[in-house]
Amino acid sequence: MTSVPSKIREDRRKFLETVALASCGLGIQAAFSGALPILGEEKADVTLRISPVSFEIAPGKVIHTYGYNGQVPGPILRMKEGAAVTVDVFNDTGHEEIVHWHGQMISSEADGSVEEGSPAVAPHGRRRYSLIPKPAGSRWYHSHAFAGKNLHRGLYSGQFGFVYIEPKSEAGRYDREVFLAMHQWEPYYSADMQESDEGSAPPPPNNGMEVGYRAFSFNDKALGHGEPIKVREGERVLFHFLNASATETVNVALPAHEFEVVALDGNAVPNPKKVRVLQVGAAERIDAVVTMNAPGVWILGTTDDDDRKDGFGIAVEYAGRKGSPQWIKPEKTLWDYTLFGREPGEASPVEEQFELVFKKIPGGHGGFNRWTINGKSYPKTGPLTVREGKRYRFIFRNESDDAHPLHLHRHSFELTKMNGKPTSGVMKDTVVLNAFKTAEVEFTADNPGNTLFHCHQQLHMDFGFMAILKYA
Ligand SMILES: [Cu+2]
Repeated sequence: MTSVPSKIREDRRKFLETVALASCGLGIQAAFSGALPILGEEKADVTLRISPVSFEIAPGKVIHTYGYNGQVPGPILRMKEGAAVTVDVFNDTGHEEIVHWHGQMISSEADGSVEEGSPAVAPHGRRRYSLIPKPAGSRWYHSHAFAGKNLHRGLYSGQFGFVYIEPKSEAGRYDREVFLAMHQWEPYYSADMQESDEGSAPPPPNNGMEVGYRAFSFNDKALGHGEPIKVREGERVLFHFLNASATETVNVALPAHEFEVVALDGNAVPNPKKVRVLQVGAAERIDAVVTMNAPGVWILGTTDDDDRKDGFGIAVEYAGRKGSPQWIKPEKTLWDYTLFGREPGEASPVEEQFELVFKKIPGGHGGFNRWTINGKSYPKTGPLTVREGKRYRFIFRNESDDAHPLHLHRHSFELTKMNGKPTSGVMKDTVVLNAFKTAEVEFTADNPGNTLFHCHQQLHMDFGFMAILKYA
């Protein structure tokens, strides 16, 4: 089941014959080159070319995957809030692809979800999309292709990158900005749930297959390889973290430093707070400012010892300091979104509340678990119907032993209750609901068009954990 399909092998061979190792730096320039113009048509503002990519995360350790514009992560795309952008997507692979613009309030057609009706890009085809980027903040783009049992597709691949939407006026005080996308590589099927997954209980004996990984990187390099993040004492560094994992939550620490969380999923939080450890669920973004006040060479990385030793981190090096990067185990803390929220006011009335119960149907030894929303798996779930301009509440009940990063396309929602604790003002598009927990969120139906709701765990969404929201 994990063997490489012959088409991919062929693509890989051809690619290796014709191209030297891809240049893997983050940069916008690649977004504007590399595509052939189409006769009689203006060049798109952004070009993304999906193709096989090979890159070295550590000496001799080469990752073979698919990526955008020959690099992993894809180029950082800077867009201006409200300024229309055309995007050409070229698909140099032998399978259908689709690019999802995660966290943007755009049309269903451009959003990049075939379930909503966005058109996919045919194998060896090309398609143009138009979008009006919004809202401002840290967004991202990634493959929204169905992977199913194929660990080379969708978010198991290198098809992800940042979109930074510049606000009309930039707030915040910082001296330097660093974009870090976290990803695991070389996925394989295993009987075990990740021990590191804080939100998970031990798997039942009849549990189906889970996914493990053999290699890890922050951007395109494993810890100890590539350039460290170079800082000076007293500097304020704004980190943009993106968890581009197909399946896993990552907890991140930088010993001797604190993260001042200023935005979650790109949206400014009402109550910025300092914490020692960040929990970043799959698809979540955290913007955090770190004041560099502890000179040394440190590991910025996962708190999971095994994964960090396998490269899941990056070095932070103060000017004039040398040596191997140091790690200090942080105290165990529980992530609490409500820390960054406001005291809740009067509950606002909602048009309707949707109670959604999530359950697992264990797949048994060697099989695949299925996931249900109110007893049904996609495409039999829903649809949930909303009316434009009205406000709605989701009540999420996780009756399973796994954590779920719950994502609503094309809208943001406000956290109103996390595990029984009321809060307000934290706006997100993805929220991690731990095993056997509950949460409530509210949103305004302000972007007509089909809207996908799903768990961002690739192995969950592809096995039933999705529903469509329709406008009446
Ligand atoms: Cu899930």
